[in-house]
Amino acid sequence: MGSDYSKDGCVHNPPMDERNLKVLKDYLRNYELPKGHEGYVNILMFGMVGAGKSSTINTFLSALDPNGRTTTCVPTGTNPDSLTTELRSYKLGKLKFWDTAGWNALEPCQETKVLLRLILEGRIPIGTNLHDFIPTSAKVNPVILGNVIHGVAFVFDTTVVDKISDDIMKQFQDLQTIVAQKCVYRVVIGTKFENLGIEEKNHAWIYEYKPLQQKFIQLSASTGINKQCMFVVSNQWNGDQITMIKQILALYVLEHMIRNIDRYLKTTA
Ligand SMILES: Nc1nc2c(ncn2[C@@H]2O[C@H](COP(=O)(O)OP(=O)(O)OP(=O)(O)O)[C@@H](O)[C@H]2O)c(=O)[nH]1
Ligand SMILES: [Mg+2]
Repeated sequence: MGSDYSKDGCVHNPPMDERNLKVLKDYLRNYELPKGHEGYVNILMFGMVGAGKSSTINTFLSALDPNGRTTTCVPTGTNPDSLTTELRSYKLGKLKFWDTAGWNALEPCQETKVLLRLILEGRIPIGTNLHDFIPTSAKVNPVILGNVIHGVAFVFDTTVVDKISDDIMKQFQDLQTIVAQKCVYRVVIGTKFENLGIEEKNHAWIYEYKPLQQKFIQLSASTGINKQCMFVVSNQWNGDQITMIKQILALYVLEHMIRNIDRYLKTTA
């Protein structure tokens, strides 16, 4: 193991084997909401333009497939016509993933806050163009049963974390405060970590990789989110099968979210 690896400060240590993959997959695919709750667990992907929100949903859906067969049902990419502009949802079992437009493409900032609040409350219909949407009062945006968000994954491109300006980070803090105030469960998902130099063969030790830990420390300091709630996924895959390690990384985040949301739902039934 090279000097870039350290057990100190390691936040997660998922076993990277078939057995753990089966445990994670069984739990998530068969998950049922606690008594007194109906519908789905709604998880919102939120982040800057191009962070990998849509790609992460494709990875979740692929990892949840019994055989890890890949899906690209969520449009992704960096071309202007592949940017996400509308609020969309994708479901598997009792899990529903909500895709949003990159928040820094929405103007002005004050309205982005209102929009986020309305999305969290389930007041924005699926298919709404978030770029054009002018938030009005909650009265004219009634709550849509089943659209209330339970958890938010703040998606960050790990390769640009240290290049985000203070101004943008301040705006992000305001947005994540809104999520925190609503008691919605929050995690950070780092994408594109392979571009930090972590090879596939080393994914088992990814959370011990020092440059990644430094990104987590940096993100934790600037977002106020605990390091224990910071995870990584890899959305770079080709072909019709996603590797076991990529599946485990993705399902590990999901399991963490669902177990915490489930605990919360049980107290509110
Ligand atoms: N190498 C690598 N590329 C990734 C990863 N995740 C996303 N990408 C690439 O990053 C680009 C943007 O990904 P998207 O998933 O479309 O990003 P997004 O956050 O949905 O972007 P918007 O909807 O435009 O805000 C695409 O070209 C993806 O292939 C990753 O984990 N690794
Ligand atoms: Mg997108």
